[in-house]
Amino acid sequence: MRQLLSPHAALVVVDVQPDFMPGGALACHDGDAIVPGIDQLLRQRRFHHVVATQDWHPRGHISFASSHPGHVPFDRITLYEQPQTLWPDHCVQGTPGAALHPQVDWSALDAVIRKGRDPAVDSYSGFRENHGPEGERPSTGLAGWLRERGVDEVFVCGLAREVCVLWTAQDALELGFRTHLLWDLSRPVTPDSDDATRATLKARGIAIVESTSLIAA
Ligand code: VGL
Ligand code: ZN
Repeated sequence: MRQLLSPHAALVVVDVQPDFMPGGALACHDGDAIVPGIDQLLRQRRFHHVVATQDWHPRGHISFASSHPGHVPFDRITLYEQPQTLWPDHCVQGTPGAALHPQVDWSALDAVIRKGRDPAVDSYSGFRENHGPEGERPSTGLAGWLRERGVDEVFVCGLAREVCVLWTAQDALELGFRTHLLWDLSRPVTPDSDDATRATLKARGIAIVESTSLIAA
């Protein structure tokens, strides 16, 4: 199915950063395969509104296994009564691995949402931080920013498919946006997670689409 793009549609590019590429600190399987397609989509200026998120942690961030003596990366703990995966140190503010990927032409970007800056709270979604000590999920302001521009529909792509992309898409839907996930322009940390990701998207009503289905309005 081809998709005519509305001027009220936004592209949200999640965490396309060197640390999530093969060889990076927190590599996504085949993560570099999405870089040319995202670059092309941005150059084609198909979207009137384009936002990127950037994972941007202080040293010693609570999500790093290195901050939890006795733990190793990918251990799961309970934090603020929620499951928390402990990650390798990644996307440390100002390091090359935390940059927006140098092989994407970002000139079409309207805004960058940096997330994960609170040393004590992780942040997967571009819309809201993960649960904090009081159980709250503080807003990043992205939903309001999109609404003020008249956006009612979002297309989400980037890394990692089953983590920040999925959380961003779920929040987009919950916050009232018609939501699509650009499957071929995302990659997971763990390919085994794909079936569960598809099932979750289907159950929620988030459309799984291919970038080839997008045509210029
Ligand atoms: C991500 C784990 C930790 C992501 C970020 O971008 O999906 N995953 N931080
Ligand atoms: Zn992170």
